[in-house]
Amino acid sequence: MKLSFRWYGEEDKVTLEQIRQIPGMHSIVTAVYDVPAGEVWPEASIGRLKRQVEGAGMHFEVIESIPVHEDIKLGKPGRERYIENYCENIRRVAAAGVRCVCYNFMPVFDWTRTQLDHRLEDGSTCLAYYQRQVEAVNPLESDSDLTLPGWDASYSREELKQVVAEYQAMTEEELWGNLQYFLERMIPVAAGCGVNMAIHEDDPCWSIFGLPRIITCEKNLDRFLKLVDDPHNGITLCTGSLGCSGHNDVVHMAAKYAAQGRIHFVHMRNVKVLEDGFEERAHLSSCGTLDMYAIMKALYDNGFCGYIRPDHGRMIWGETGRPGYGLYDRALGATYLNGLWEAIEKGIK
Ligand code: DNO
Repeated sequence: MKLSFRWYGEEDKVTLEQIRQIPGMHSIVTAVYDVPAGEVWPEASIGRLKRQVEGAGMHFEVIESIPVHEDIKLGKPGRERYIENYCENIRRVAAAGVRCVCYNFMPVFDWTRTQLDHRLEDGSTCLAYYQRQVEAVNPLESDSDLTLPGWDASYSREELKQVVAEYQAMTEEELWGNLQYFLERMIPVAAGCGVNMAIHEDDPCWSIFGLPRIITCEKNLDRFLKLVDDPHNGITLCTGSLGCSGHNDVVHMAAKYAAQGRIHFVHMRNVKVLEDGFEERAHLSSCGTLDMYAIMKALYDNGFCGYIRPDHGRMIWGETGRPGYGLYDRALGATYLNGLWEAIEKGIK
């Protein structure tokens, strides 16, 4: 495995120098953040990121994410231009040495939580999702008192209304069709540049606000991988996104897709599954529902050699900052992943 860490660029409170001091750190996971979804990333911005990351002593090989424009997901005529731009971005990051690109195909809303600072027993805070709170929100009502994190703030209320209505009129099958159309054009370009594409599962892995969501479970991942049956068409195994549903056997999925050589990136995160949703917990298995050891073992045993990063952390030790993306708890997570991997490796030899 190649240990990596997400960094939000110069605006990030967490610095590259701090990340560099986490033992075993190999790569930085980042993106060009100041270009709207669908547009081409300037080579100068990509070059600057590369220099910063390599200057700090780490590798610049993973992008998370190149966002997919809604016109592609909606199958609108404008998609041709956006697909071409997408492919151009793949060529540009590949030329800078990038080997893996994470992206998602979630309509409008990326990851969704209802609370960003849920207090746990030990005084730390975490992200949480309570279904009843989601059901109380209508994203189309202006007086809705809750805006959920992960929402694209660039939409005006009216634009949001329109795009949500378009998806509500769309079936899952149509979304599958649009994904296939995109992959058939984009994967050959990625393959030609030696870039592994790693789709991120929908988070949480079920439909919200009546919008279709399809990258949610084993059956659908099987279908996804067959849409374009090429090793460059792979996944980001996000343990928290899949594991927040009791229906997904994450250990089994880790083993199966690693054996197929289709896991290019792993997001390791533990969640506590509750009757009415889930809470994000510390990485340690006993803190949540997932067996983190068994997942790492399944990856190891099936030859996983891609990138892995600790995913969301809690806020601990008084740290403030971007919810889920502070330094301390993610660094603890990274160290835990190192420990699991070393023990698995040495236990086998
Ligand atoms: C949340 C992240 C996601 C992820 C995208 C990938 O913390 O895991 O926002 O980056 O879904 O495109």
